[in-house]
Amino acid sequence: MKNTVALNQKNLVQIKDYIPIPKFDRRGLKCGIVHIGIGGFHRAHQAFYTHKLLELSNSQKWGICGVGLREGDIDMYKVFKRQDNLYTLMVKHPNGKIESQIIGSIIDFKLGCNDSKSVLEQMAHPDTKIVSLTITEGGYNFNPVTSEFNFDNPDIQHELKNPHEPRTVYGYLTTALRKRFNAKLSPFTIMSCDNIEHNGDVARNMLLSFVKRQNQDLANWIESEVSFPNSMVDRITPVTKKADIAYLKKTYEIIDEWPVTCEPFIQWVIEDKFSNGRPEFEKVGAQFVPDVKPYEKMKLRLLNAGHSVLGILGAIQGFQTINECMEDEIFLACLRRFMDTEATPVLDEVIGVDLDSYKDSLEERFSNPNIKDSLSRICSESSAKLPKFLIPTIQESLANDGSIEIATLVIAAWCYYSDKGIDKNGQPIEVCDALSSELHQAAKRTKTDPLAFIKQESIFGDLFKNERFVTLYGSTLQRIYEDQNIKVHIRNLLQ
Ligand code: CS2
Repeated sequence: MKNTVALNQKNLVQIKDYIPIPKFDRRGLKCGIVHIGIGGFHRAHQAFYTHKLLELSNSQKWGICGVGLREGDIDMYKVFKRQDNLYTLMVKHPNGKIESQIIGSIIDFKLGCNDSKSVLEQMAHPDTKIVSLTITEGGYNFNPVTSEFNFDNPDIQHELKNPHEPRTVYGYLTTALRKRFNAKLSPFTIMSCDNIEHNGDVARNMLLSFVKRQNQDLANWIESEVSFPNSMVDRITPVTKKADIAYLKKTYEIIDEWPVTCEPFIQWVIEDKFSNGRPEFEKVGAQFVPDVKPYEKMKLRLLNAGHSVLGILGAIQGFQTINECMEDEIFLACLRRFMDTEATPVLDEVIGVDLDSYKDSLEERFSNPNIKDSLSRICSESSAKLPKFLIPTIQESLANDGSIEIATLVIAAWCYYSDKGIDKNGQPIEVCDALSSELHQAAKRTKTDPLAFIKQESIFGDLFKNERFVTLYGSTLQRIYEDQNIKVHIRNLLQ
């Protein structure tokens, strides 16, 4: 191209000579899917599957309307408006190759915090068959220890008092379903795509708790008519960097203000229960199965927990990325030891999956040097992640007399990390967590009460009452406070 070209619908004719563009007519598409949470992951995963399906079939039913609920989504909203909801997906291969393509399955974007009415209208529209969610592990508003809905959340309180002013996903789902119920329309399916075991069941239980406080008839209708398929979703999607934007400009002279980068691997296992029809995602590689639970557990307890193990230990060691951790043979051995001796013994059998090959493939994926997945992304919101990824493994291993050494090292390291916020070389680590100040305060109290950090019951449950855990945690914590060279501690464990 002679001059740089901004990514938008009109300019696709120029762009198509350089990067593949959507092979379907976007104009005739209807919004069959409303997706809440248009972050990088959705754009690298579900929107990509949908794009492939639209290229394959002529179905006009399954365009996606993206929704952002929070003020933090405004920047993305503006970019989407400027780019006619188009973006570049950059798949980064381990050999350095980058495959780019323009994704066209998202055809609209609505912002709840500015215009909740139009979001609700879209959700209640007869064309909408599915509302899917990537609202992060922390977005489900439940106590991981008691599994109960958190009615103390001020936004939830507001919604209960003002049912026509939704703020959280629960307020939106309830108001939209109420509109459909009153209009005698079929409901939509609610499809959670977050990294939580039994994500569909959790979404269902939480929504029903919330609706029952307001309208029993509506709750009964949701209970009998709305499906909440569980699903396991997988594709490593690092945060977009300025260098990615610069790459597209330099290589193709395309200005995309917010491309998405990801690894080549992709997987989606979904339960085949939908209230109101579904896209034929199986035609583009998704697996529909009767029970997704063993797949979810395998992925969360190996991949996601493996990430957290490397992330927290690696951050203190002074590493920046997952692949940097994997280049260190002690960290690599630590990951494998954790997966083999702590996580695997508490997994269920996954029919058709060889766990050793699965773990080998995780090592390969984590080692991809082109991805540069930052430890700051991995460690962000650890207070919402670890109760789903790692702490259940410790609890189950304790119940089975299993091994817990590496997981305990991670928890002790997390306490140090939350307390000091520096790596072993004294460099600051930016802690990004909704509970960062609570974590910091609790960790700081370690000086006077060695168990203070793990006494945060909403994160750790009653782990602090388990003698075996407490003894190991106490001695590990002491060693980390004495010497922050994590490799020394790992080496001792591996002997
Ligand atoms: C990561 C996940 O957020 C995290 O800590 O483990 O985002 C992970 O990269 C994805 O779940 C991969 O599918």
